[in-house]
Amino acid sequence: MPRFRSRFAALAGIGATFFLTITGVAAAAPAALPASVLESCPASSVCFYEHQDFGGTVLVIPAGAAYPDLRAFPCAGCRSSKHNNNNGTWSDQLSSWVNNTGQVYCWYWHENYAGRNDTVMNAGTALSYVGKTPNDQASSIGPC
Ligand SMILES: [Ca+2]
Repeated sequence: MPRFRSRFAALAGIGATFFLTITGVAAAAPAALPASVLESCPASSVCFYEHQDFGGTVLVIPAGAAYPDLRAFPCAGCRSSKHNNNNGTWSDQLSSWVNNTGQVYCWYWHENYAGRNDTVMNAGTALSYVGKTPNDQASSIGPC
């Protein structure tokens, strides 16, 4: 019986180790971005990407900045699938983003922080694709 108890205790110990390892990996996974993505988006910045999966041209927005009209920022060669009158600017181009700041950011469908802001960008998170309907719609951005 003592022998059984010691084996059981050893198995219980292994189980506890597995559990901690698995939960540790699971908790860290959402923040694990490819190194190339983190290199393209400096610390203390929000980054807008022209394409999904953090591809294409990048717009780097310093922490604390708010831009009421993304048409002010040139995006050479960028073409919007939704509003081609804004081709060549950063308005209506956003397909994925990284929020490398400590603040919650929001992007808006229209200029001057108007329109839907259902895509809250929590601090320290990223989204590889905003989704079919919100794709190529962002026209302003700022802290929420
Ligand atoms: Ca796009």
